[in-house]
Order: sequence, then structure tokens, then C-alpha cells
Amino acid sequence: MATTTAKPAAIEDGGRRAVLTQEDRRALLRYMLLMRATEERALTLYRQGKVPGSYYDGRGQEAISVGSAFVLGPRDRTCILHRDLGAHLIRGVRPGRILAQMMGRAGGVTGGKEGNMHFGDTELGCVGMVSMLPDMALVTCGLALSFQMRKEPRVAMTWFGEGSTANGQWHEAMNVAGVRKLPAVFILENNQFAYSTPNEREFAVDPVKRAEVYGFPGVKVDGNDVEAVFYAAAEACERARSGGGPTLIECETMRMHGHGAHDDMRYVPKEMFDVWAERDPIDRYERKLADDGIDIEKVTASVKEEIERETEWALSQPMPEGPTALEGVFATSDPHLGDGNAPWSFWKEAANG
Ligand SMILES: Cc1ncc(C[n+]2csc(CCOP(=O)(O)OP(=O)(O)O)c2C)c(N)n1
Ligand SMILES: [Mg+2]
Repeated sequence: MATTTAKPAAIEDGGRRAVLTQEDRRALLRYMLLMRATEERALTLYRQGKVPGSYYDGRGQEAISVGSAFVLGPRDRTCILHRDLGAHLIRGVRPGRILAQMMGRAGGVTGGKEGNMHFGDTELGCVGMVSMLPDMALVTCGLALSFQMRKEPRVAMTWFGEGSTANGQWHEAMNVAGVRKLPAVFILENNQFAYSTPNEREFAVDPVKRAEVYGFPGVKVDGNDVEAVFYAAAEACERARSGGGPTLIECETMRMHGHGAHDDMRYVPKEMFDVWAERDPIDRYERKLADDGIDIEKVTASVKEEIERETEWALSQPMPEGPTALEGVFATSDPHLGDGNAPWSFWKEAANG
């Protein structure tokens, strides 16, 4: 059983050492702050009645999508779920496009079709989110299978909550990934609840242990420690790229808001909430980086400025024209996915030989 909580200091990726430079660490903090600022702004817009339907966020879980998506190379592909805004931001979706998406505006990622979380920028290597949980795990297997058949050293990564692991499709995805040794990385976000159902009513055995029965490693990390998530994901991506097959990474965390903005989460015991509030991933990382001499104020100020600018842009976007509702419903061309941004310094070095 390969379940571990150990954090490697540095791991190999494609024969090169996967380490985080100070610039990388500043970027990790910036993306977490950007995710939180975008979500806080979206919540304000929701309360102002500008976001139709409900609104879902990943408060408290920022270290997971940021730490894992940061590992990806440009040609890797993603299936991003509803608490993982950090992954969209890292791959290159601007906050303004996300805010416009939430408001159903023409400038949103889907051009005003759907709001909330059901989106993905195909040009940046992301499949649009499928709401039925956890069907994105199966789509991820399809992407990974195509990389394997073409003998390309690429990775497909997806994210899902612990509640999703109770569904049949999840087990089918794990099975095919294990049987075929697919280059897939599954990020399991255990945020203690599936809507109002707590962990003890969800499973009898920690879901990370299920990886073993499907024939691949399951790794458990502190999901509120962005570097722990990064190193676990880096190791998993290296395993996938080198033909070693999939990895399931369970990130232990807590959903610090209700399931959606309509949920007051009164079913969460106060003591439990308070314990997790002390472990806020952003506060923790700010303290760590400040101790290492990084100017936190500078990073915070640039995020604040960016979010103001992006909000202004999103609010200036018109509502879509009626006839556009009929466009893009079915694929009219080969739906190739484009490459995403890959901000980790490792990829710059790789490009420079
Ligand atoms: C098959 C299916 N059933 C129900 C839902 C409605 N739903 C959306 S999110 C959610 C909770 C999922 O819990 P979990 O997987 O732990 O993710 P979390 O919301 O906690 O991040 C539910 C029930 C759905 N999207 N798909
Ligand atoms: Mg959950």
C-alpha cells in the first residue's frame, strides 16, 4: 500500500529535478490569492443579483487546484471540476472571463451559455465540465488513452470530490486506468462533505486506499499545503509520463463555504470549522514565504489591482445576442484541444534546452 503523507524535498521529472524556485513559490501564492479574489468578487456579484442561478466556490481548497495544475506542461490536458478555479487561472483563463462567465455575459468562457462552473477553455487544453459526477474521470481516461496510443509523454489530470468516489463511473474510470496503466492523475479533494453528507456517512474505508485494488498508487497529502500538493502531483506526473501509469492523490481539506451560496452550512459543527480556519492554506503559505523573505504585500497589491481591472472588464461585457444560443451546441469542426499555459519555471528551462 503506497499511501503516504511524506513530502519529498525534490523529485525527478523527465530526468530533471522538480524543484520550486522562489519565483515559482511567489507564483503559487499569487494564483491562490487570485482564485480567492476572483471567487470573493463573484460572490459579491451574486449578492448584487448579477449572477443568475446559484454560485459555487472552493474557499479553503485553493492549494489543491493551484499546487497540482502548476505541475502541468503546455501539452498536458485537464478536466476541471467546480472547486478548482485555480486550475483554470493557471492554464491561462483570465479572471475577467470567469467573472463574465458567472454573469452569463458574452465575454464569458462559454459566451453566455451556462453560468457557474460548467465551462472549460478548449483552446487552453481544458474539456468543458460535465456536471454528472464523476464523469470527467472517464473523459480523463479517454484523453490519457489517446496519449498512450500515440506514445506521447503527456498527462491528463482531473479533480473530484470525495463524494464522487461513491458513484459507479468513478470505479469504472479507476479500473480502466489501472488495467491500461493510463497516464492519468486523479486529484481527490476530500473536503469532509458532499453537500451536507459528512465523511462518516460517505464511505467505510478512506477512498485513497481503493487505488491499491485497482492496481496503482494512492497517496494522501495535506491539501492545505500547496507545496505538498505540488510535489505529490509532480511525482504522479513523472510516473504517468514515464509509462508508470496513474496515481490517485487524496488531498485532505475542508470546504469553508456552503455547498453553494444558497447553503448556510449549519450542519457543520462550529469546532470543526474553527480548527480548519486555523489551517487556511493562504495564511499558512503567506507566513512561510514571509519567513523566507518574500514581499507578500507586493503580491497582494498586484492581485488586488488585477481583480479590479478584470471586474471592470467583465461588467462592461454585454449579454449575448439571442441567436448565439443556437451556436456551438454541437461540434462543427474537429474539436482539438489547444495547449495551456505552463508557468512552472521547469518548463521554461526545458524549452531552453
Ligand atoms: C451524478 C450526480 N449526482 C448529483 C449531483 C449534484 N451534486 C453536485 S456537487 C454534489 C456534491 C458532490 O460532493 P463531492 O464529490 O464531495 O464534491 P464537493 O462538492 O464536496 O467538492 C452533488 C450531489 C451531480 N452533479 N451529479
Ligand atoms: Mg466533498
